Order: sequence, then C-alpha cells, then structure tokens
Amino acid sequence: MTVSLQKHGQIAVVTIDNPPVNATSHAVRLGLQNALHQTTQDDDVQSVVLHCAGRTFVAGADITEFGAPPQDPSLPDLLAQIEAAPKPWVAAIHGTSLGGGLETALVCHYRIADPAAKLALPEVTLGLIPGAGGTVRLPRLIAPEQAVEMIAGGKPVTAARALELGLIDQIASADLLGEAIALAEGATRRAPLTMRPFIAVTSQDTWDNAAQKIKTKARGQTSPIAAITALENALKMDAPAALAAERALFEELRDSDQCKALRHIFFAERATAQAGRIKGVAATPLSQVGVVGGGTMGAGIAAACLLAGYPVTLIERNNEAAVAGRDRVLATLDQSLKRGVLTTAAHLQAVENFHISTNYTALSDADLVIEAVFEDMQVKIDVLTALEAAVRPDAILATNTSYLDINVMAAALTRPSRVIGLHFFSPAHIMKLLEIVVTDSVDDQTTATAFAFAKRLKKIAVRAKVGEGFIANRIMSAYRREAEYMLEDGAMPWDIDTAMRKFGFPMGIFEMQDLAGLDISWAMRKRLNATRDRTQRYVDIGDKLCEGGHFGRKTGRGYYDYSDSGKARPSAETRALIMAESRRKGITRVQISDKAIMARILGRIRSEAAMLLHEGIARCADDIDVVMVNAFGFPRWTGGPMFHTSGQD
Ligand code: T1G
Repeated sequence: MTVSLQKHGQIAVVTIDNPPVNATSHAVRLGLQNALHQTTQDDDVQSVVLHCAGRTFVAGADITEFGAPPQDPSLPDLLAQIEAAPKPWVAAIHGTSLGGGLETALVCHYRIADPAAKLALPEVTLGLIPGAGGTVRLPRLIAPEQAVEMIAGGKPVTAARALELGLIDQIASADLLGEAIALAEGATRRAPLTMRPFIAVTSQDTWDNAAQKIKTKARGQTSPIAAITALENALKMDAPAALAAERALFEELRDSDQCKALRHIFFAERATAQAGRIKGVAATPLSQVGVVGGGTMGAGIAAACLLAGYPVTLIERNNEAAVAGRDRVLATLDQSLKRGVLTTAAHLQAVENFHISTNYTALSDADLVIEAVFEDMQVKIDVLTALEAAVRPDAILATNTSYLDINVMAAALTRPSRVIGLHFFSPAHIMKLLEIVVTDSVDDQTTATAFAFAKRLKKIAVRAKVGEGFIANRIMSAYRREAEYMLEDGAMPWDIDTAMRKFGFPMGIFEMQDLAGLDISWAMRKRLNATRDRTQRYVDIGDKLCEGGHFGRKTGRGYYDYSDSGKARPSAETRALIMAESRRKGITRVQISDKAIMARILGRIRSEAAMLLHEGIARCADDIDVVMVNAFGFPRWTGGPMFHTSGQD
C-alpha cells in the first residue's frame, strides 16, 4: 500500500510507502486524500500523524511526472485540503524532507523531526520554485531573512537549525513515531499558516544582502530570481493571492528550457553510476583504505575517504613527508568540523581512523590502495609494483593519474585485473566528480567495487576508458587550444573569459589556468612535444609566458597581472606578447564577438566529445554533460554541452 492508515488509540497514523524516496506521486496524492477523508469522517480519530516508511520523509514531488499531463489532486490542492483539516496533523520527519515534502510538513499543524533529519526547498536547483505553497507558508513560520536563503538558495537545514528557526516544534530523542504520537495526543488544532500573517522583515540590510548574494550567484539561472519574486509577493499579498502568484510563476518555470535542462542533469548524474552496476557482480566490501602520497591530491583523497568513514593509512617516502601529509589531512578535517560537515563525534572518529607510515607493510590489511605520487610513469610503476608485493592478492590498486596510460601501469604488474584509475579533481574532498578509468585488463569485480566506493564518498562517478586526459581534461585541453587560437586571431584573454562568464561559466579558461598554474599544462606540452603532430596549429603564447617565469596567480603574472593586490587585471605585457605573436605568424587580427567566441568554444567541446564517444572512452553523451558541469562549471541550467546542442547557443 502506497499510503496506509493504522489507529493507535485515538491517533491515526498515516504511512506513505513509496520507495525510493516517498515522492508525492499520483498514487501517493490519491492515498493521502483518502486518508484525509477517512480520518476526518472517523469520530474516534482525535489527531493524525503523517510519517514515511523507508529511509526518508517525502523527498519531493515526483520529478518523473513532470512533463506528463497533470493528474488531480494536484499537490497544492491536496495540501490545502490537509491544512484545512478539522483535526490536527503532525508530521514526523526523518531523512530528507525536501521540496514538496517540506511543503507537506508545512501544512501539517505540528512538526517533529529525527535529530539527523535535513529539511530543504531545493526546487531552484531543478529550475523551479516551491510550487505547493512553500514560498507563502515558510515566511509565516520563520523570519523572511532566513526563508529567502532556504527558498532561493535551496540549501538544507539540519533538525537543530530547523528547531532554532521555528520550522519544527520538536526534535525526537529516541523514538520518532512514538514521540509524534505523544505530540498528537496533546495536540490542539492550530491556525493554518495561510491564516496567519507573514512575519515582517526586521532587518532590511540582511534581506537585501541575502537577496543580492543569491542574484550574484545565480549568474544566468532564472529560478533563484523567481524565488525571490515569489517571496516578495508573499510579503505583500494576502495568502490566496500569493499562492496564485506562486503557482503561476511555478508553471512558467516548469515548462522552461532551464527546468528541462536541470532535470536532465539531475537524472544524468544518477545514471552515470549504472556503469558500475554489472549484472551478477557484487561490489567487494571495503573496510581499510591506503593512500600513497601525502601531497595536495593524496591528502585530499585521504580526507575524502576519512569523511566517508573509512579508516585510512597514508604512506609517504620518509617521516618528514608523512608528517606533512598528515598535517594537511588533519587541517582538512578540522575545516570540515568548522563548516559543520562533520559533527564533533565524527571528527574524532575520523582522526582515530587515520594513520601514517613510511612502510608499505602498514597496508597489509588494505582492501584498496590509491597512489597519488608524482606524475611520472616510472615512479608510478615502481610504487604500484612495491605495493603489489605488500598488499593482499585481492586488494585493489588504484592510480590517481590525470593523464598517464594506466594500461601500461597494469601491464607491469602480476595482477593487472586489480588495477583501476580513480581520477579525483582538486580539491579531492570537495569536488563531486570522480572519473573511474577502466583498463583493458580490469575485472568486473574491481570496477563494481570502485563505483560502490565512489557512492560511499558521495562522488558522481563517471566511467572513462584509458585515453589522453580521459574525458574531462581531454575536452578542456581541446577548448583551451581553441581559445589560444583566438588569441592569435584577434581576441585577448579577458575578451574570452568575459564571454565565458556571460555564458554562465564561473570563470573563463584563462583565469582558470592562471589559478591552476600555467606551468602544469606547460609541463604536459613539453612531455608531448616530441610526438606532437607538427601539422596541427600550435600557439606559443603560453610557453612564452612560462619561459618568462609567468606561471599565473602564484607568480603575480600570467595571462593577467595580479600586482594590484592579487586582483586579475588585463596585462599590457601579455597584450604586447599576443600582438607580437599574431604579427610573427602573419595573422591579421580581427574582432571576435562574444557569440563567435562561445560558438568556437562550444563547437570544439562538442567535436571532442563526439570523438570520445566514437572511441568508446566516454560511455554516452549524458556522461559528458555530467563531466563538464561538475569538472569545469559548465552552466548547469543549460543541461551540459551535449543537451544544450538541442537548444540554441
Ligand atoms: N522524484 C522522483 N524520483 C526521485 C526524486 C524525486 N523527487 N528524488 C530522487 N529520486 C530517485 C532518483 O532518481 C534515484 O532513482 C533514487 O530516487 C535515489 O536517488 C511541488 C515541484 C532525495 C537527497 O529536488 O536530492 O518537490 O536511480 O540516487 O543520493 O514544490 O535524490 O535509484 O532509479 O539521488 O540518497 C524537489 C531530489 C522536487 C529532491 C536522495 N525534491 N532528490 O539522494 O539517492 S520538486 C528534490 C535528491 C518539488 C514542489 C516541487 C536526492 C535525495 P534511481 P539518489 P541519494
């Protein structure tokens, strides 16, 4: 039964059971409407408790129904009926009460939550706004200065914060359902939120700052702006008018290209894990992880594993390096504690789970070891060979290399089937994307285990086959080359970066390179120089900057000049260098418009993606969208470069 009803004395317990996340599908809405009718009609029922089976309270409207013809009762209508119920309803919240789920809790007259529950209105992340009364009811319960963060920012609040805000009435101590029933037994009917006045803004500065921050962060996305409009309506209209205005805005967004694109990327990010679901193959449970190399990447990977609850042993070549690596990891854990990502108990556990050593024998119990040592083939082969001799035969050996040939590494070992690529993006404990690079010799068990490991780390795992730069860096190198061609053809770095920012990137390709360090791609170009295709156009500007010691932000100059307190300013020297290069190549410079800049960049991304698909290095076009959105900030509300093809650039 999708919605069932049991009586506990005079309390009716209505249970939604709609796996996997109790989304308010049509069946759930019908079931709730029947339960409302039954409990209203039953004189023995004094109050109602609404809770959910499985892992979470309602996590939202059923996104799979979007785009299909609406079916009554609509969620807004059903929620208005529950709110008008003559008997008190108590929402018992666990897991993640999101979107329509939180809106359902808001029409209940009381709310009690499990201590670990999270509550949010994340509709803006799907290109929407709350469409079932959330923008009208929330500012009648909590201060608008906080409501705007939830509605237009889409970020979750913990149960503790929800209690502080007044969003919930109680946090359960041990037995959520039992305590919800007790709350219902003492409940009297409260005025529904839409019958209460909205809470006035008390600090216009706080409101203005919050709204401005959201508008700036939105870049080209429309839903956060619409969310602010909906909330402003709720603060000046009566509830019925505000509800109607919210619905109109919601329906306009629901049919928008951005909403279709954001739904596409939402489901695409969940579908990438299918590459790890191999028929008849179960992932091997992992309990001990080893990381070799305590530099930036190694320490980030170790921290990511510790944050996911894995015990980790970090290996370095000597005690000094091991201590330095340990300090990097502990600093990251401390930061996670400060940011509330870790509770105090979890932080303590992570620190206890963390060990360092200079001896591979410390990895004799490891189920998975990830090497993140210097990007040199022989160094990595030596490390993997020594590791293979120290670990159990069934242990998985993973490399974090960002472009070296993992087939060559695997071929150097006696158990190549246990070798796989786990390409993290820096900072490894923050960036969601993880490229799982499968070799020609890897076995299914190893692949399935790598995907399960990624899910435990809450990473978005994308399968790639071995190839220069795998998926992300190969595409980025291609459009970086195209951008460099445009420097010779007539554009300046700041022209290109401005066009990319206007399109919706968080930063342009030249700002990004200055930030990462120009010496990294310079080293790669030098490594590939001997085998470079001499017939392919080659731009020397980056090399000349590096030859002059200009590696970007870290040296005070790269494509930009950072001498003005670190701010990126157009550099006259770089302009002169570019002009001289155009002359040296006999190129007549021309003006290149923003539109033309983006056409060339998007064209290059798509042509490289087509080759990746043809070569089988990328599994499908959706995976490429997921990579580009999560690795380089390709604007999410476009759906990614492949989905965006179907729209207008
Ligand atoms: N509808 C349908 N299916 C959903 C779903 C949803 N809202 N949310 C998740 N799923 C599926 C998902 O596709 C996957 O399916 C499975 O559940 C597990 O998800 C009126 C209109 C809840 C935090 O934006 O954030 O309410 O691949 O892999 O990592 O104002 O899913 O297994 O077949 O992500 O544990 C608002 C979206 C909707 C929440 C769980 N709600 N979901 O994360 O598992 S709009 C949301 C999530 C709305 C109202 C408006 C996450 C999660 P499959 P998962 P997870």
